[in-house]
Amino acid sequence: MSQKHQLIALLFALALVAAQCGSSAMPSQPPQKGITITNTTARLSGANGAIFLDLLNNSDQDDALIKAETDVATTEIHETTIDADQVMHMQPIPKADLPKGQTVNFKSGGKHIMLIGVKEGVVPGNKVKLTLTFEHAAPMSLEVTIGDGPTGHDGGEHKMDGEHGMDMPKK
Ligand SMILES: [Cu+2]
Repeated sequence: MSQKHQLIALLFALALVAAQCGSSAMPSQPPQKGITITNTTARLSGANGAIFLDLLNNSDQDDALIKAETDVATTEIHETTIDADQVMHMQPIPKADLPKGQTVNFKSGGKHIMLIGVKEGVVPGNKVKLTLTFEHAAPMSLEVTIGDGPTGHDGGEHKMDGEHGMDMPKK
């Protein structure tokens, strides 16, 4: 093969590679400005429950979640803390700070949106309409699907007494 042919072959190969890259590469999307909500889930625990989610504040200023409302229950913004005796407490907080550039996880054992007095008939699989109000950002509404499982912030699951081995009848 002549030098010229080699060059053409090389260019052709490069063009193929470039074409493949172009077709398989995802279009690059810059992170959305403002507040982004991900990983939403809700849990019921009797007449109460909790909503968990992640809030990314991709804006130019610190913000805060100041209110959360649903159509199925009264809500409060709660924070779970563990005291010196390793006892979990949860208490209402007036707002949840959302520092700029950071993701705040509302999760079991931490901050959560408490559902108080969930309407009868609401069961796992149902969708709850949630409206979040922020100090700066515009309010956001979304649907949260109620999942199975414990809320994890009510002191934990009730455990059965330790399993007793079967007593063998004595003869
Ligand atoms: Cu709570």
